[in-house]
Amino acid sequence: MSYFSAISKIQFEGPSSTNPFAFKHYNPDEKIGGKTMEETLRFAVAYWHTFTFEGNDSFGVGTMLRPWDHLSGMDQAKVRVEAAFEFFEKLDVPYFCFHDVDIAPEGNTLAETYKNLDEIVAMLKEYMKTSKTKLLWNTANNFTNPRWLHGAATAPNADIFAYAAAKVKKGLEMAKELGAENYVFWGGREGYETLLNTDMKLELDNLGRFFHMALDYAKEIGFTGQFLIEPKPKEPTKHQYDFDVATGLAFLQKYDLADHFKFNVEANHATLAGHTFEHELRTARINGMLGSVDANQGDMLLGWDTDEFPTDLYSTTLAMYEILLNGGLGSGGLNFDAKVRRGSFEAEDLFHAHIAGMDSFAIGLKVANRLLEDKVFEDFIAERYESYTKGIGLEIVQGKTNFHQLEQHALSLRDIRNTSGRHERLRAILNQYLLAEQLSSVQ
Ligand code: XUL
Ligand code: CO
Repeated sequence: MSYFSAISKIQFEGPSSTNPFAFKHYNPDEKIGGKTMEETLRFAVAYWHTFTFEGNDSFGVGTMLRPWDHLSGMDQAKVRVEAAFEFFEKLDVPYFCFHDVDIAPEGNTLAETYKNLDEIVAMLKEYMKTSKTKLLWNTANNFTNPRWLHGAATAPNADIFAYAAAKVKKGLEMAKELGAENYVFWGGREGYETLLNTDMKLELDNLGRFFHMALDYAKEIGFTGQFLIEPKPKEPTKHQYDFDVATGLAFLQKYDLADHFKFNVEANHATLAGHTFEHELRTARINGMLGSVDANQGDMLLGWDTDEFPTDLYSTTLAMYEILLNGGLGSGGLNFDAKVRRGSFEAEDLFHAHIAGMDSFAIGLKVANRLLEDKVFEDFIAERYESYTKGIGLEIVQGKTNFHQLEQHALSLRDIRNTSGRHERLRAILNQYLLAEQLSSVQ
């Protein structure tokens, strides 16, 4: 049974190809900086956007035409698994990601939900035996069902806290069963709507306790995947506790969790927090906390999470620059937490969207690799901070001076010379590298 029979396996055909169902830049076996593109980019398909999103928004119902539309419940869930593996194979992606509710419908009771999950997990496991596509991460959806209206691990009601724990416990068991390389926590409802009804300290302490219990359980069952926190400042909640990487890091450090977690950085969440994507990646990287990436892009004219497929080459280049400086993503990957627009309702749009995203990150990888090989920014930065490599600067970084000596130094100064930051020149160089990549690929 084929669900995408009109489309054959997507091949790399090079930049001059006019075939819409071909990669123009993503060539999985091509080596860039000593590793194949497939090894560095570690692409993943997000189950929720690609197989369960129906195209509804707050003003309208679903628009998507999908081969499983005529089905419901477990029958639909099973067909989605079959279609998903056909999609993974045609796109040749190494990974996928899911929330519990994406793969199987919730039952009337928690026990029924578990039963549904067990059946689909067994099916996924069977398909994974013959597929190259592995599980990058799974997570618990503790935000959609009305029970989470006041939060999950930060809910004011201890029964809800327990229910959230049960779902994460099950999630860790599924992660272990399917060999997930990571486990993600995104706290969509872990925050508040108003401080007037909120015990913020208790909620944060409870969140810390929740994560410790999750770590204990992972250890107990021998799940060794990386734990990841995915920061987002708001939406659906007005204020979310994992606001951005810096806030998340302070939380992890305070609750003695920093050695056991890393961050899953999402582009659109970064911009919602008032940061660039590369700012969040760098904050995670310089703290040794860059674990994985949700690859998408927002719309700067809109103040909400639009989860568009990434096509902005500046953004993919600067993201890959951070990822290469990080020495890669380790057990993480680039997960397309991205959805086709409501107007792109045909099944073939799912292919166009992923091809566009994969090609955009492939270009980003090539350009970032050249920038690093030529040490374009590194040499400039080294020169800019040169004063810290000798004299008083060296003493500062070696911790060998104090305010008395620094005052003496300052009093002795006659001529302080600042140098230009060359902001515009550097941006022009970035353009040159991007254009050179484009020109060399069309030739
Ligand atoms: C929501 C979001 C989630 C997480 C997983 O904005 O990004 O899909 O990636 O729960
Ligand atoms: Co995400």
